[in-house]
Amino acid sequence: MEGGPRARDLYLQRPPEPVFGIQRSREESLFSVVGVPFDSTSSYRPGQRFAPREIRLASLELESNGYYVEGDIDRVPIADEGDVAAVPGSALLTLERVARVVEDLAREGKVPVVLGGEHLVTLGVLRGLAAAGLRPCVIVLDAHFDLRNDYLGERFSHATVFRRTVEELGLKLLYIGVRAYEKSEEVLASESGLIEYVPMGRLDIIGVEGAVLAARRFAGGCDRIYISIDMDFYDPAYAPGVGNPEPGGASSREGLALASQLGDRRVCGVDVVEVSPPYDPGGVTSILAAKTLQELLLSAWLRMGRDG
Ligand SMILES: [Mn+2]
Repeated sequence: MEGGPRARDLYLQRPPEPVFGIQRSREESLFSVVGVPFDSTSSYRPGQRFAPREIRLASLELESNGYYVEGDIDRVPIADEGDVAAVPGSALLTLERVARVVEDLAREGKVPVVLGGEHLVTLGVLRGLAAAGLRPCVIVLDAHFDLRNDYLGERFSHATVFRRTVEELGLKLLYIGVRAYEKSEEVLASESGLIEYVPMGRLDIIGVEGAVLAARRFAGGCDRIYISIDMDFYDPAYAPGVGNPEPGGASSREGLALASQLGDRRVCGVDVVEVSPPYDPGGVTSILAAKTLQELLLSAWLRMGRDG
């Protein structure tokens, strides 16, 4: 990329309203928000392309204080870079654009904060980080493994995103809240040597504190941490507007409490994915996505010791 136009100047469309209403300058900012309005591989309830806009709008209505983190999001240096111009129908072109934008941001020392979009966009983000020399351990809050080799013959799908991640990048994964999968995914998760998971049934027993301990153990030897939050981690009672809802998920309080403790000074990227606004009566899923992101960013910022 040296010498040429920057990918974010080529491919980003600036939003009318920045997330949380915060727009620091590029120089001042640490967290760079990027929306990816892409849902072309969605298999059940598409509409994730509308999520960046709805999450931004929902975020404007939130108070700035953390519920579980003592602090104020207004103090966090966030710049909303806008949305990647996703290519409808082309996962490969969209992933390439996401990767190039993320690489640019990471090379400047920014922490990309990605608003999906379907979960496949995470592969583009992780490719971009890898291109910038960052190989994080990945913590995934999700009802699903997304470890299929293909979905109806398609290798690049929301249902295969972490299979490709493991194959291409060899990153370590920890899932929290997983509860719906096919046998091949469970076999891979158990045998790959790169993957740990806390199923939802286990989370019931160990609670949020136990899950936080599992995450700290997992991340113990890691230089960098990436956090991916699929909103179907939550129960559909709290987050109905997602691509593939699964009963028996986390409550909003459990999810927010968990997000508020996953922040870490080593965080090099986060995403919140799979909100599908057409299936989101009252916008509650977008509101919860925005609040989850707020707790996570606030906790990461405070643990970076850079408040002030
Ligand atoms: Mn999922």
